[in-house]
Amino acid sequence: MERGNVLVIGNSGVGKSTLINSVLGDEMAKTGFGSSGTTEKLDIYESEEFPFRIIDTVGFEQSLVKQFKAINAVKKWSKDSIKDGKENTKINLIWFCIDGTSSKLFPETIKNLSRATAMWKTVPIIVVITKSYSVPERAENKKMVYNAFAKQKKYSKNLKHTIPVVASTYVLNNTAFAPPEGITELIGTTNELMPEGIKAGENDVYKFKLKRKKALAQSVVGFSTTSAVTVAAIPVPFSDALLLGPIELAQIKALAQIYEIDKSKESKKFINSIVEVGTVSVAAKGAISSLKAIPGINIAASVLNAIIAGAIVAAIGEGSIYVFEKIYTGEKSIEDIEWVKNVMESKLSSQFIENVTEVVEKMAKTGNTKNVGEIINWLLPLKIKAKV
Ligand SMILES: Nc1nc2c(ncn2[C@@H]2O[C@H](COP(=O)(O)OP(=O)(O)O)[C@@H](O)[C@H]2O)c(=O)[nH]1
Ligand SMILES: [Mg+2]
Repeated sequence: MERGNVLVIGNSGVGKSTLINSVLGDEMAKTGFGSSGTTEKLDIYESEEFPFRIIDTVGFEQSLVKQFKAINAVKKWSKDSIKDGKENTKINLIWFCIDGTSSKLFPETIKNLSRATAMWKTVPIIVVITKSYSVPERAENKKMVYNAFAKQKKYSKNLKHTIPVVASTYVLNNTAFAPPEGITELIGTTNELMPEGIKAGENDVYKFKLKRKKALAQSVVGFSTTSAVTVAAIPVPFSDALLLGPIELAQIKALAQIYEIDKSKESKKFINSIVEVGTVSVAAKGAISSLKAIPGINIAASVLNAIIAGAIVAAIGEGSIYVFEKIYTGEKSIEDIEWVKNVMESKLSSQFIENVTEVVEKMAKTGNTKNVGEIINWLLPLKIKAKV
């Protein structure tokens, strides 16, 4: 099947590579597709499962000369490949990347990008607002994009969507972070805007999105676990519950949002039941005392604390991914509160304590308990299976 081509354009540093990486995942590959000589200005990516080719304009900068070179590379790539009898290399869609942290520059940047892409007169455009960490600013930023485009008379009709994204988790401090957002929306919208014949099947896109959601969700769990370990390892005059609560909540909220379960009234009840089981879990508290009672264990209290905190946050994260995915795929109903409680409880039950105990014992044997990074390495492979 023919692959559609997505041209990614935007100034250096705006986040194009980060975005492409987040969309395609680890299995993406740079291809040598296209003739030599052009690829130094272009990076062309494909992935087995993603139905489109992504063309990254490397070295596109404010300078007109550099923009011209980058665009010329795209032109040459299209022409040369057609000449060589290769696959279709027509640009089907453009992602205009603009930096969400400098919205004052939107009008200027959009003017520049429109000029640079003027040769693709009727190709649809999605404006991707990258680094869109500030949620309250998103609505205003979208409006600014719309207004800036309205001034580009010839191309204003090409603007089809504006999507704010966070391509990879942005960490503000130990307890606050902006999770990935907008990535699967961008994937879905991209497919919708592809011409018939190139458009991927709904089912393929759905499967791909599901896989990406999982990967993004797991990265959120990784960050949250790291935060918990870091916070719990440092002695501070606050109780652990006070410090870990916000991390657990931020994690669940981010995961719910990735699985699009953050909108309805029913979702509130559903999410609350996860929070309740997670934070008030008697089993998790039991883990603490049982670990301290392991004979012959010689690990500093702060390290033990950090392990337990990290393990609890990781288990809540794993459990949330499991239930949110089942809701997203329609295998389970959001009204099934008993089910979600059971899953979460099983994640933090005796099996959980056994797993954590095993980690602690292994760590104690190696004496390898010096820093947060090492603790994380011990914890993250720890998958607490739900038996529901
Ligand atoms: N945390 C985070 N950093 C980002 C994001 N997007 C871009 N960056 C950072 O911004 C810098 C430039 O990004 P890059 O993708 O290389 O930009 P490019 O020059 O347009 O390809 C890098 O340090 C990235 O890590 C994002 O969504 N989250
Ligand atoms: Mg780059």
